[in-house]
Amino acid sequence: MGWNRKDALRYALSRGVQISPRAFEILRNVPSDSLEGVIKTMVHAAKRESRAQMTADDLEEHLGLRVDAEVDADLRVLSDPTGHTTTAEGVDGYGALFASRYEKLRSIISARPESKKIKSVEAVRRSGGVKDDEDVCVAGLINDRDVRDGRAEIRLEDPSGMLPIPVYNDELQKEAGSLMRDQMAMVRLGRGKRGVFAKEIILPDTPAHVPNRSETGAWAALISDLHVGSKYFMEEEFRGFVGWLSEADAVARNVRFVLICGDVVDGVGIYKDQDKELELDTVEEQLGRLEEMLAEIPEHVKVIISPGNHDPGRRALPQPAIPEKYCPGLWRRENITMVGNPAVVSLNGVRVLMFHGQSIDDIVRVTPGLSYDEPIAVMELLLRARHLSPIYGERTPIAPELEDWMVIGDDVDIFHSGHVHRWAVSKYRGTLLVNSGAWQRQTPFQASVGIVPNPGIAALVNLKTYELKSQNYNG
Ligand code: D5M
Ligand code: FE
Ligand code: ZN
Repeated sequence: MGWNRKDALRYALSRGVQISPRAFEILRNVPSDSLEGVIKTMVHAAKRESRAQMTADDLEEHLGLRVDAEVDADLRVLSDPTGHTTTAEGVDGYGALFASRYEKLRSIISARPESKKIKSVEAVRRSGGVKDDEDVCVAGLINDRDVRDGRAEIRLEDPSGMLPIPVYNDELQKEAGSLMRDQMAMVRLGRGKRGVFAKEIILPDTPAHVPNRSETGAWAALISDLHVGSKYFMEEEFRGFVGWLSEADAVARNVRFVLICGDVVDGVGIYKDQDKELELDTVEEQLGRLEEMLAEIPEHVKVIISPGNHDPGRRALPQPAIPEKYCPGLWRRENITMVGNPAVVSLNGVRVLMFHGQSIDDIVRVTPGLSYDEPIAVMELLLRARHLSPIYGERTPIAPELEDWMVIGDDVDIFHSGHVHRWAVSKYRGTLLVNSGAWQRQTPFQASVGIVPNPGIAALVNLKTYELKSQNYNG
């Protein structure tokens, strides 16, 4: 049998050393089988240094619990649709959205040298195509692409009109196949027997860049898809992770940010017969449970919460933050910041794009060669398209905003998504890609459609060195 706190107090007092109330609190977290050793060492040190009290500071130092005040926790929200959405109505609304998309992406693509060659679709039409020695590009949104039986065609639309462009080259046909409807592309045109054809497909893409770094060695923990309230939510494992943040672990001591990228709760009425799979029946209860668990995160750790398709609030993208009326407690907490989806935050200068990942579903379904098991490949496509949800009119609801919030405007250092419940990390042109998996076991629905999650893993990124680690609670 180990010691309890009373034994510790009795021993210390018998040697003339008092234990301060805060230190006494900390002793709660010391396992009973090591309590005796800890107290004897501490009392011995106090006697040697002629101190009559054991303080919380002494104890934290000894237990390796001291939080290094030199390690920054500078959080800035750089982009957040919350409170800034202006939704237009109906057809006009979508006209405005697509005009904004075109303008933003046209301006991004104008950084490419080839953009000097851009002519409007109408100008190409008027001059009857291109001349032999002419180097011409058109730039616009992909109206559609059709690749089958060795024939391929891209239909490209700019504000002046639409141009069908045949693709003959094998490699290029493959590229055309992975184009997503409504994404921006620039096509270099050649002169064929029957008009123009595609010589090259150029995407806005993310330029190779050197990522920003934190000056101090702070760590960020990236997680998503908790699904609190679901019978399949891995509460014990999640509490294990939260508890780890307070442990005497060199990485845990330096975690300054926890990013939660959507589907924080399971929600209510999200899918058919969901009530049978809920442990908590209202979103308020679900968010209340989340709040209670997050309250165990030390106060010096900043928590950023963005919504997903299971969370209450607007379903269409861009989503504002989970409204305060459902979770006033979360909004009130000093160390919690509620943002929308997508959002860009700066962590000690490192720019993180948070996007739950709803569009991954559509992209996997319409693009040959992609699967749910490889969300990273989809995230790369999004970075190349510089757009988080290009395909309009499939399952991902998109609001007719006057401004297209889903364009990836600036270089990002970390691209954080979730949604597919598969943990995966990779790098693309200087951007770290993280799909942070889930904290929900496989649901019967997921089993029925063959989705195999790998839940219970938190990704940890050192913001100074980009060293990657993970805390795995998946058995
Ligand atoms: O999504 C969890 C996973 O389940 C993600 O990979 C999408 C997939 N999913 C969700 N709904 C459907 C439907 N209706 N068909 C096919 N696949 C689906 P989550 O957002 O956590 O429910
Ligand atoms: Fe989810
Ligand atoms: Zn989701």
